[in-house]
Amino acid sequence: MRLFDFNRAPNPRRVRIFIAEKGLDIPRVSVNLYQKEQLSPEFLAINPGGTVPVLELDDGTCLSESLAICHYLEATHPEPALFGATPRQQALTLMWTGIVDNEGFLAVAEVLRNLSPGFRDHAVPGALACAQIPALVERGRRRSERFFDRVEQQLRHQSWLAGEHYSFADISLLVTTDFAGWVDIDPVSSRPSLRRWYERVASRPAARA
Ligand SMILES: N[C@@H](CCC(=O)N[C@@H](CS)C(=O)NCC(=O)O)C(=O)O
Repeated sequence: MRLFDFNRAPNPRRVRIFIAEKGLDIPRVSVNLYQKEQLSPEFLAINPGGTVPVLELDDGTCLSESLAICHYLEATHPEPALFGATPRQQALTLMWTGIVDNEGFLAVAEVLRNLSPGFRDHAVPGALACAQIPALVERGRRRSERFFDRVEQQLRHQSWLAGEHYSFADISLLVTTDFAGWVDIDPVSSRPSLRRWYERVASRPAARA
């Protein structure tokens, strides 16, 4: 088994944190996104979507999508449970993971990918050339603020994003909160519940992965 990874990218970081929380040791192969290695024919044969992370299993199966990768690792290494122990906890973990991905991560990515010169003609991941749309920068900022407001409401009355236990949803929110800093969005200063949650999650040893 090996993980195709890039140490600067947020989605691979989700998987690295998850692996660290599980206490696993999985060999890594770096795919340098700055040098567009994800668009090489060799890597597109591994993941036609041209994204990392990818977990290659011992039988050659290649799993892309952080959620699928971590779900597989949870099933093969159940302890500690990071997707919830009961059907209710599991559903809430998936629900909040979907909210973080769709409302939070993609909103921040909308800002970055339409703003940064590094993404010119590469405003969406993958091999399709795609021009930046400057108007999406402001829209992405508004969507991001709305997302962090929603999270602030949620964390006002519970310790962890998906309920009573630290989970993959918290890992996804940590990565998204740090990712927001890339485009000068400061989610925590004006949101006290998110800030308290952030201090607890960011200080876990796995967060350094
Ligand atoms: N939904 C995927 C997203 C993967 C993704 O977008 N990865 C980014 C790095 S964070 C990537 O590989 N981008 C390559 C590119 O922009 O060409 C996941 O959850 O893993």
